[in-house]
Amino acid sequence: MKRRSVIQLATSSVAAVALPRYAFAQTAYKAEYKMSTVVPPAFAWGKGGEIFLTLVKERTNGRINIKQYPGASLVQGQQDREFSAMRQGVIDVLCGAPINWSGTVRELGAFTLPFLLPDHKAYDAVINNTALMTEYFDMVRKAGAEPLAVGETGYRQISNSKRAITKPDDLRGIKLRVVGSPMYGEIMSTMGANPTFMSWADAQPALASGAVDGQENPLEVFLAAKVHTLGQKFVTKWNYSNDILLFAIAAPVWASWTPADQKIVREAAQDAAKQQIALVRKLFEDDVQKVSALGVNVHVPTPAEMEQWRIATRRTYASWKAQINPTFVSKVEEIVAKSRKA
Ligand code: X2X
Repeated sequence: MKRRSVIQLATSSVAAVALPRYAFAQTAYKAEYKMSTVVPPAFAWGKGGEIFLTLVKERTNGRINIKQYPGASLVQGQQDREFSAMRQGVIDVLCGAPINWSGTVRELGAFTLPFLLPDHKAYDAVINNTALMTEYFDMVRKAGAEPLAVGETGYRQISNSKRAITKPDDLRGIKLRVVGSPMYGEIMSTMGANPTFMSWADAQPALASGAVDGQENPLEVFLAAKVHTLGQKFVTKWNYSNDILLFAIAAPVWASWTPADQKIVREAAQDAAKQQIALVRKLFEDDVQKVSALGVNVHVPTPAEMEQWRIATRRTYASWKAQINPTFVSKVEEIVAKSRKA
């Protein structure tokens, strides 16, 4: 009798501790978590999202079921609304370019300043700098999401239907679609182009109809979206901006998961980001050949031409550095400068 009651006590105390947690997990977990990506898995960054959700599903035995909504369809294609929609609970999982969210939280676009990250060596030095990324991740947390990992959206190159662009003045009068980042708009207008803010969904018909003459995107996106079929005959590989690909979870969703699941999800995002970066870089290696093979005139600037672009964007850089977060950007600059010497 005595023995039995001890067992009973032990069992019930285990239940008392375990049950609420179990019950919480079961009731709090949603049947589906909605992930927004601007582009589908046929593109490296959409693929990054797909790899992530697949790993999460496998490693949680389906407890966490993330569904990808490409085309930013959860916000009707308006990619600049992704971050606020995440705050409103419409989006649970972000796998995207913070440049699209910079209208909501300006600081998050810090890495996209013109020519801030001149090459992959600089890029890697920055994203692998623990102190810097901890600071960046804290900005994301403050903004309402739990950051998990960083991939790469790719160096953005300019294309147009009118002429070869080899110097800033060549952009004069070119109607250019840019993403909803006022900074990108200013970069282009300083050089005399006429920038128009447009979602990616609207950009493609606008290019096809000739409503705009050009756009800027990584060549990987150019190839996957067959942008050459939209009248784009000239490309300049000037590597002016390369945004990170941020994997993040809406803060309330993150808080609803057990620490064990949080760990699984974070590691899955880190693994997916590594694979996604490898994918982007592989495509970057021979993008000039691939795009040229389509009959597109691809101009790779000389070092002297690159210097001209840098000079032409210097004022915009300074003004946006001041608006974004000068202390943070200075730290990025220092890390990049060190990477030059290494
Ligand atoms: O809209 C674009 O140009 C894209 C796909 O590159 C972004 O979402 C930033």
